[in-house]
Amino acid sequence: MANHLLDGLMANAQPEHVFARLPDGRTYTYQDVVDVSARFANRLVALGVQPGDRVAVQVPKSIEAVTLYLGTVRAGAVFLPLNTAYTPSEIEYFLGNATPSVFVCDPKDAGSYTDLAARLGVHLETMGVWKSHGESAGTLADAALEASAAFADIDRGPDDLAAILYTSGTTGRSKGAMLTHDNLLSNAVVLKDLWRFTADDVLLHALPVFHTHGLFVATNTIMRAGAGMVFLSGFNNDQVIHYLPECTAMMGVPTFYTRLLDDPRFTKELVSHMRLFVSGSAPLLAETHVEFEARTGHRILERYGMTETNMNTSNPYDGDRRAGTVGFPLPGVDLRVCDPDTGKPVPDGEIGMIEVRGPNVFAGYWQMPEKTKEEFRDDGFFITGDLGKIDADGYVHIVGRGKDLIISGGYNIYPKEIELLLDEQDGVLESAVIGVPHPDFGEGVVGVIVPLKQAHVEEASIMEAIKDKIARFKQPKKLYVVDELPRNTMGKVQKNILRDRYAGTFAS
Ligand code: MLC
Ligand code: AMP
Repeated sequence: MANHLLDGLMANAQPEHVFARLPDGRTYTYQDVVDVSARFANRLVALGVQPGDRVAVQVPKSIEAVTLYLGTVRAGAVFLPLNTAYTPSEIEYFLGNATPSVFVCDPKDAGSYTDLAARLGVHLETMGVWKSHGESAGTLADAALEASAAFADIDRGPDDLAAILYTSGTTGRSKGAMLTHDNLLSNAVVLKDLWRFTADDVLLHALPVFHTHGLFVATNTIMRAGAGMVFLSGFNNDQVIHYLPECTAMMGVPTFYTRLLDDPRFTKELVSHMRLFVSGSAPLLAETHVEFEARTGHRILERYGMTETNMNTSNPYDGDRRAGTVGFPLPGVDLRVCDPDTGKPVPDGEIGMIEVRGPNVFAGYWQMPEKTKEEFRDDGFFITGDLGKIDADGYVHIVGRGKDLIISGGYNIYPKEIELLLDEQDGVLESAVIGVPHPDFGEGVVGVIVPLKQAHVEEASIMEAIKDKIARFKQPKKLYVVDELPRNTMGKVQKNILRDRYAGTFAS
């Protein structure tokens, strides 16, 4: 029996080695990983999950959420993690679109999902955070504890699906990126070597585990190395500063690093034994890179990736880690910069659309063959939507986005989705949603609303009306009501003018 992803991830794991240490004192060895993921796999199969079925999961961060991912893969099924901030109306779309056979939610949300699951014919299970003292952590957790720790992995090859991760789109509709066993494994293999992870490493893990960064870049790479993690439920300065001295490496979004730099306890001594700090998911300001080095002596290693492609580029481990760049294409990844209209490569140094090809690049959007076709060139390159250039030394720079996208604290927010919702509200004629500089999140969401003639629209009532419709992190942090939106001669809203006008909204 061979399960491409599982076998590859566990190739260097020693059963007694600690995979994760939790703040509640529990430790989780690689043997525990094998046992608990087998219990989950057995339980999923008992629930009728067949190879290729989707298992959708919206649960609080826990190490068991990671072993559920592995158990799903061992059962030959497809793991579909969902942001814990998504509201039931957002979840309804994902379940309807992905048609999973099982949906696992937080026990506290079960009431909100019972009817929906019944209507869609999805089996509902629950899982919260497991406690050390035998308290129930939900139906799936309880049943898994009763299940056997022996499981014969379902055969899966490199091109079989391992996961679907939804990413929003410029049309406002989310698309499920289909990731194969080899998309995930090939990236973990490369990153482990490039970033020199060994069994001696301990990664400080404070990212969510429903996105590429926390689930695949962090966890898969650690597993591939047979290394360990201090596994925190989320990012907060107190815990991170407490645990950093026990770790050798950390991965984070830029907000993690700016928050640490704002804390006087974050000193050179605190991180003197650290080997590596990695940043990604959003642009790291060159000034943060410089300030970090001045404070700690460490140069943050910035890399660039996407849900659809896993990681594409990285600054070098040994060579010069250049602020404001995302480094070189990873081994095995082809990257080029092209004219967005003609698709022809532009000369080095010129700005164009970044396109990538390689074993890391996804298999297409779930049940959207047309959309998939639009985003690939005939020779297999994926059009990322990021604008960039390659400098004379081969470093890739991201200089902007060809897609209307806001990245806030490492989360992607597509303005179109918010605009469609604002436009539906009473008294609203139209709206525009933009990202402007935010001292904590990098970019903060601002909504600009034009009311219908004679209508009176207030920020508070609009915010109240949308509060249960979309995840909190997507909601505008400030709304402006204006008479009209600036438009060009073609009638297109000039968002650059709005971005300039409201640039100081979150100035600290
Ligand atoms: C939380 N809030 C946010 C937010 N996170 N608002 C905008 N953007 C965000 N990212 C809101 C909450 O709704 C709440 O609103 C308030 O801010 C405080 O919430 P919190 O829960 O206390 O925030 P905190 O826990 O401090 O979270 C901030 C954060 C978190 C930066 C730690 O957002 C985070 O972990 N981000 C990482 C995202 C990530 O993993 N991205 C990788 C994607 S993969 P209110 O108003 O109710 O108070 C990818 C590919 C790649 O991009 O290349 O890696
Ligand atoms: P996601 O769809 O959540 O996977 O987000 C992917 C997007 O995040 C990319 O298309 C980029 O726009 C952005 N991104 C990821 N890493 C970086 C980085 N290091 N610098 C700038 N943008 C980044």
